[in-house]
Amino acid sequence: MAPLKFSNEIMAARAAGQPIVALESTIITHGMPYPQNVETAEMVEADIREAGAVPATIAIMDGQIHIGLEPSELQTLAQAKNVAKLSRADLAFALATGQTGATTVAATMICAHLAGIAVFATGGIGGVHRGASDSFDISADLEELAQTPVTVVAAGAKAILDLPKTMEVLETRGVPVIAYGQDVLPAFWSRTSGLPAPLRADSAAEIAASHAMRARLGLPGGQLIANPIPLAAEIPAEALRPHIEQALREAGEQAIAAKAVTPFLLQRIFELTGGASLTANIALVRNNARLAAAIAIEINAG
Ligand code: PSU
Ligand code: MN
Repeated sequence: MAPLKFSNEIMAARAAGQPIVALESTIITHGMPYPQNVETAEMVEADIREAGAVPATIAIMDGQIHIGLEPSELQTLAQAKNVAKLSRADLAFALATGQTGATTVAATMICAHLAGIAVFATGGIGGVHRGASDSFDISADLEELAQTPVTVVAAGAKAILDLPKTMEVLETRGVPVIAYGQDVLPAFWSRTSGLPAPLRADSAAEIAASHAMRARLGLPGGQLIANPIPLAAEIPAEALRPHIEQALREAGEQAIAAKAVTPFLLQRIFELTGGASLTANIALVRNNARLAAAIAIEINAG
């Protein structure tokens, strides 16, 4: 049996058969600075409750998979220094050795599935990094989408990545990428990447039906729902390009590698945009949470 520990709210939600939306914790510990990280986490949880579902923020604490964090646990995690960033490769070791750590998209998918949660909202998934032909840096998030049956709502893959290569890997691994309400793929802080979306859905019901059909077909793996950032909050891709390029250049000069790459780039782009990237990131996560709640309600009803 997996060492799952349900929060009081999630215990009650499970008993009542309510729809639940999983949330990750690496975005809190490695994706946003304090105190905006904890403020965002609380707002996102409130957005999901307001939409009629129950939020389950997932993290590893004291050797247990926490499904739902008590408010004090969320505060502790958000302020802790040097929290481990746990992906699929790290999860069992961290649990076995009694560690505390934040779960990435990949690890959160594994934990959500163990807890019977079908839908998960985040900001942007990891993917193929630029220069991957030399570095081999491809996020474990892609492999997880190929094997764990959770529907992940994100604003696309983060624009710091090589988006065409990310799409190629997802296609090869059989992951449906469904843009919500538009024909083009969003690019995290921007509504469009210029790349056509492989699939398009215009309602939560369609996404829920597709999730259920994959199960009926016995297909492993999840779905990636690419939900564009709200128009009022977007930063056009041209405005971001120089900042992304500078952050990538600095990462190369400073030999930033492995797990540190994505947090470094997000932090530098936050600084270079004078905080604007964080404002956009918060808006898109909240938007994803609302859509994820609607999908979870449809799956629960189905
Ligand atoms: N979405 C955000 N900010 C983040 C992340 C997602 O808006 O920081 C995190 C997720 O945990 C994702 C990770 O799994 O970034 C990707 O890390 P990597 O590129 O090292 O796989
Ligand atoms: Mn990586």
